[in-house]
Amino acid sequence: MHYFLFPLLLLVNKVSSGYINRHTYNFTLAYADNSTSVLLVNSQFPGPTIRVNVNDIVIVHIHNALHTMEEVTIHFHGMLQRQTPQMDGVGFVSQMPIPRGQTFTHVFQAYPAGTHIYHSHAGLQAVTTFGALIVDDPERPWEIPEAPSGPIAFSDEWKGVDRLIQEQGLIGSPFKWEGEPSHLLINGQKSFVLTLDPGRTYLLRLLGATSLSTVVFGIAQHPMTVVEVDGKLVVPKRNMTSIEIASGQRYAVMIETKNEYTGVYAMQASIRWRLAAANSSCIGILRYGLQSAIPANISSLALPSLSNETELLLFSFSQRYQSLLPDEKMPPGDQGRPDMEIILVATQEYTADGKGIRWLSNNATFDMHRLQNLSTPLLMDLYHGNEENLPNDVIYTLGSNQLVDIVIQNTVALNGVCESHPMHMHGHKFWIHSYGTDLYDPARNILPDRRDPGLRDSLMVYASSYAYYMPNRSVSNHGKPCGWTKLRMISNNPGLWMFHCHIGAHSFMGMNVLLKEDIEHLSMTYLQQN
Ligand SMILES: [Cu+2]
Repeated sequence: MHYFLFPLLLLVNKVSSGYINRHTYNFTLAYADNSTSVLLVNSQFPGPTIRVNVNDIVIVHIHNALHTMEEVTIHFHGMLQRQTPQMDGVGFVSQMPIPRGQTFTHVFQAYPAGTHIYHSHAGLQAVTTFGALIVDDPERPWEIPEAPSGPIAFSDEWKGVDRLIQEQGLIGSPFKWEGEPSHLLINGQKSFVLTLDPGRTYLLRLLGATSLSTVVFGIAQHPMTVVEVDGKLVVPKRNMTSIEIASGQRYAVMIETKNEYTGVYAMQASIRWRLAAANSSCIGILRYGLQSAIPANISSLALPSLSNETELLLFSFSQRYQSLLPDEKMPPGDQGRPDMEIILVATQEYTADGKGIRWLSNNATFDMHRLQNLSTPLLMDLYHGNEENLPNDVIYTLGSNQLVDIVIQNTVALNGVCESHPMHMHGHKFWIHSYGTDLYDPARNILPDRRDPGLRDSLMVYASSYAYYMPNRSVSNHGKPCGWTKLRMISNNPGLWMFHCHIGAHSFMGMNVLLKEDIEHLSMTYLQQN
């Protein structure tokens, strides 16, 4: 196959829309003092925050300082990487994984604005290897102060569990589950304290940095107004007593503090869509100023009212976030139809020996070990017109500027449970076109649920039946359809993009596909570092 190949070029940045700043970050990835299971950026947890203006050039030197053979990459979750798909941070796909002692330098344009995350994209490292990536838009500044804590990240902790043994178990024969997290953390802490002044309105940025858990979060007596979802502005959603934050999702919310000199309130993050386990909540504190004393017995505080699974499903099906900006509305298609529809049936099956377990998309599983013998990343192969190493059973080819619908069909896993899957797409924002229970029907499920859904990059494929917490679970239901989600996107970003479940374990067990998009127009720009 022949492609017209654009030359590799050194682009001199245009400064037509204002001055473009450059920001350089040095990230050293090393283990925490006491554990090779805990991999940190610059010994910080969460990692240092990257904060830049939209369209700025971000330069991040990633140095692998691990004293083992573990390799690393960092993905900038939410960045579109337009014309820089080689900076997407996926090992063997966009770059070779970074070996011990080596440094890889990411150079990319910060786009779009909003609340984002960076995290490791290798193994289960992202349990602890993550941080906030905030992109400000000087033309649309927030007129209220941000919480002085900075972005608030939710994450899982497996205390005293060997991460490499977890990884081996997930793809081993016999399969061994990684286990439920021992704790949920708010900003890396079991008892996070947020100190705000009374009588003001604040912006809080909330990051879904969990590896497994979907959380609901709320602050007692402080309803939230959601203003930004996955970095995109939405029609403000007022009076939310709690919001769902799945792995990979981000929200910016406004809260008003009361006109009282002292105040102490509980905040709570709680796990949803998995069977309730001990320690499945994390309780933090909002206090008004340092003058407000935190009681010795925190359990005396009233907890916020958090939505249960049924309420979360109903909200997503019928009330979800709407696009605010007119140029971000979902195209209606031709009588509702896109140019192309892809249906991905997600199933869980035993490996050939009957002991291992994998996640599959349309009967193909894609764990990164399939690529471990490559010597050049697949994207570089594609750029040079070489397709012989492509894992074709997990690749979906998109044309140029097509309206593409992707349906993810959920099914019951081997243990009789239907799980919810937070799916994340690299290189794109998309609209959630529609949700449904049970089985998707291409002839009937044509119209969108609502006219102007918001753009996002991480969505939930819900378990509409046989869910983890439901009593009708039975292994005899294995493979039955149990809910679907349809997204709509425009294929306007040439590259080779991962679309995958953001649950670390599911991705590790193969719940990934690749979008080979508009390769005729593939260009890999190497932006100047100075
Ligand atoms: Cu999943």
